[in-house]
Amino acid sequence: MKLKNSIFNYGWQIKFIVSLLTAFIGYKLFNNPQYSPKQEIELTFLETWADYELNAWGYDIYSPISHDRRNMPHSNEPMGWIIVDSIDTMMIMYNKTDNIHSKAQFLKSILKSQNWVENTLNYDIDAEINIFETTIRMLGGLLSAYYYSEEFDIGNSTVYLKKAIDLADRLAISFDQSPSGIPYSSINLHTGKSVKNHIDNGASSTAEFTTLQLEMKYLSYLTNNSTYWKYSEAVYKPLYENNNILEKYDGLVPIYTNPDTSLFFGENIRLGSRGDSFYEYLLKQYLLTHETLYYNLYRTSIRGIKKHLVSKSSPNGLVYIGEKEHGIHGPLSPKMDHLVCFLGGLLAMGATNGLNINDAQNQAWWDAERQDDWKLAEDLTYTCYQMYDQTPSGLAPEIVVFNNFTNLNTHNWWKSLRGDFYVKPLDKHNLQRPETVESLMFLYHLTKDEKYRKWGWEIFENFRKHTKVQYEGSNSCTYTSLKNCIDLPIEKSDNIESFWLAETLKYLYLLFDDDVDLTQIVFNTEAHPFPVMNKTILQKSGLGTGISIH
Ligand code: DMJ
Repeated sequence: MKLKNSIFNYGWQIKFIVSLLTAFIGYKLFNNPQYSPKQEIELTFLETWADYELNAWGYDIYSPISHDRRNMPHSNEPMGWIIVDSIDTMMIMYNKTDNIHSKAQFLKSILKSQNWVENTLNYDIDAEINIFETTIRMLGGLLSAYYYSEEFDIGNSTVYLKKAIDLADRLAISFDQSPSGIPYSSINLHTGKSVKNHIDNGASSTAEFTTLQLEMKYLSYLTNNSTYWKYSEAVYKPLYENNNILEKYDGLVPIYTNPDTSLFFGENIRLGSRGDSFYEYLLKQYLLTHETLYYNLYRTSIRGIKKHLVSKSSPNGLVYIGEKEHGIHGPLSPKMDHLVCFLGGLLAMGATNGLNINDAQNQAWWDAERQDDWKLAEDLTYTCYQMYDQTPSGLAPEIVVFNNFTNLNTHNWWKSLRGDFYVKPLDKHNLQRPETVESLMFLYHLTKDEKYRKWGWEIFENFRKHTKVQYEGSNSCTYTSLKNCIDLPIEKSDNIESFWLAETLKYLYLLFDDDVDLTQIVFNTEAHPFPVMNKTILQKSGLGTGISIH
């Protein structure tokens, strides 16, 4: 009582000291007394968006230096590539900002986008489009715009849901057009005819047809129509059983699959392009839908990754995930795509189920394996930060080859500042990819360790410094990809990727937001959040696992 009284008496002094300290730490950390990190990130989003609105509104592809703009190859009609991918980021920023000017700007842009989706966007497009990219970006974007529109009461949510159903109906018929139920890689949205990949013997990328399930299942949940759910889950049975993934591959998968036979095509195993989100969607299906089958499949895969793919660099012992180009019994290549950097965040979520690490470690289900996953999550996220910190620009290249002290022929390769990795001449570009800041966002909220914010802020500042396009004689500017982030002066390329707005800036923003509950939402692979499904509703709608895997 006495103590309480004395604290009460000195309340305002304590508050004053705490706010001084907070301000000082904030200043030291981010060295910018004027705006908070969140406000800076909002501003960067709004700069990019204003430039797009002015110079390329409605187009799918925008080159900000030449101001060239066009739609997807083979199509004259827009898919909403940039607009639809960005709406939920604007809704999140609109909801969380404390700057009234930004708030008004976000609302205006959201409503303009909604109007465009309702009145201009028409998915009856007579062109072949990639099923995976369209699902994760467009269907995912529409579904999470629907979710936030309802949640935050912004605009008319039915616009997004209607469009999502129309698009999903056009995409879902692809599951019916191959003997195995594994879709070909593309489909014509007007004729409904699906088309095989024009290269790689017509094989589908393994990560592509195993990264449709969150979107399809969430749509089934919203519409009470189980078709999307059933179609999308059906790919797993032939894939797992006909290839004997659990025993022969220890849960790992080669990056190509023949969609007619469901058999793997080639032996190349990697966690980078064409392999990555196969693993991601196993865990995320469990987190979104509570289906334990997928947690078990995820577990097997993580064991396989640890057994076959994990290694350490010289001289600093950075933990990395290598590649097995010739199957799991072949040699481990020390090459790692930046894309692999999503894995730190995924492992952290898989270990904790989205709880703070201290709480997770006190749960009955915590065990040595989860502890080990957690350690790998931390180590790998540090490695990914090093991929930025060990370059002259402070930005990571697309692909690195870790220094593993073997006889690598490195004669024209660039060696990183502290010697842990090399970069080949053709891999020096940077597309403003999200994976590292994505993992930093997860690790921060699961630990509250400020180092993750510090690393994220450095990366953000380097993006702003090196990817900024400042138009002469005008105040406006935007941000673009880089041809080369290794050799100074940094060379820009004339291309903006929609995931800069959909993912990179969203994850950076959420890294600095204090109110993120990772037990309640699941991000699709394009950073579009869906709410965790309610078990009672699932039961009532009869939605659940309809397959078994042996
Ligand atoms: C995005 O389209 C998605 O994150 C996908 O899973 C991988 N590639 C890009 C971002 O790098």
